[in-house]
Amino acid sequence: MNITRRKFVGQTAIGLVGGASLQTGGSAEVSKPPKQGEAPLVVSTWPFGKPANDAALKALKSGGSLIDAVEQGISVTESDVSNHYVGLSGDPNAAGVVQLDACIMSGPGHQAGSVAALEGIRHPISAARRVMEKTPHVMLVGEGARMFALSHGLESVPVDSRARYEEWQKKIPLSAKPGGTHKDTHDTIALLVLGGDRNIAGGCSTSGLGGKLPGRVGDSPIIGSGLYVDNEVGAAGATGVGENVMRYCGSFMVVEFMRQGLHPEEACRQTIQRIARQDPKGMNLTISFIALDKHGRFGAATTNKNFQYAVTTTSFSRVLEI
Ligand code: SD4
Repeated sequence: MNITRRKFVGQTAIGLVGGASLQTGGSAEVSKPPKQGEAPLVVSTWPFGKPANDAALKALKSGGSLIDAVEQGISVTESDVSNHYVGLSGDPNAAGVVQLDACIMSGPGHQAGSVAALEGIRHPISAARRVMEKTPHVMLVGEGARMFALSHGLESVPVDSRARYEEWQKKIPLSAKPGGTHKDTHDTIALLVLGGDRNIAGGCSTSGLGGKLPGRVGDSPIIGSGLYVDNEVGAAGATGVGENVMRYCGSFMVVEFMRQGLHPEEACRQTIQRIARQDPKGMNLTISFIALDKHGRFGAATTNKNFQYAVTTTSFSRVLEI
């Protein structure tokens, strides 16, 4: 970040300009990031979040609910066949099968739905939404989640991922360790929406770490780890090595820091610092957080050398780099 902590903390809350550089097209251009405080506001992880944000905003503009915005936004990423980290084009596990994780949260009423180790369903975010809206439960996993999704008419495909696995193996061999993972084979979409009415929702979807052990579930579908929404405060989402987020309830921690009055960017940074302080991996954790609050402020922090996230309002839609 190109803003010192002291300077940052000294700024007034709303209208603060965060210390991110603006990414336009392929190259990072150091420029003023957008003004904060607008609503509706959509924030998501990675550059592939931008088209998802745009779809989420479009859903809101055409009268959709916050949950429609989250579902339609994340569906864009899940449908992108060039994306090997989200949806059925994601990297398979050590058995050659793509197992998907997703969750969704609605601020009003503090509702949540989640699916994990889900196979052969095009839109896990839609399955998570239906768990939230149509069942008394929060989380369904594995075959039960698949049967549930099928019973709700969600689009399915055959679950044999052998060809994709062989192609992927040629490209990035699995590490020697059983269930081992290659550190560059992961990226997740976490997408947070603040409505014009200041209600909040969010979602998260991933194929998880490539080469993971069959049945392994990461942080992304775990409420409080990969995603957390609190309608009184704000929302946070995570990407990176799930094991390093879920041992700390990372997204919950970000929201709790915001509850104490921290700006979203500072809340993300404090969370990273707190985790790194007590973790033997220190700053090699490979985790990043994004957050927004009820005032329309947003921010992110990472243990990586850099991290990109997408921010969209009615007046701009940009990929920022920290
Ligand atoms: C997981 N957190 O399954 C996900 C993967 C990810 O960037 O976010 N990668 O651990």
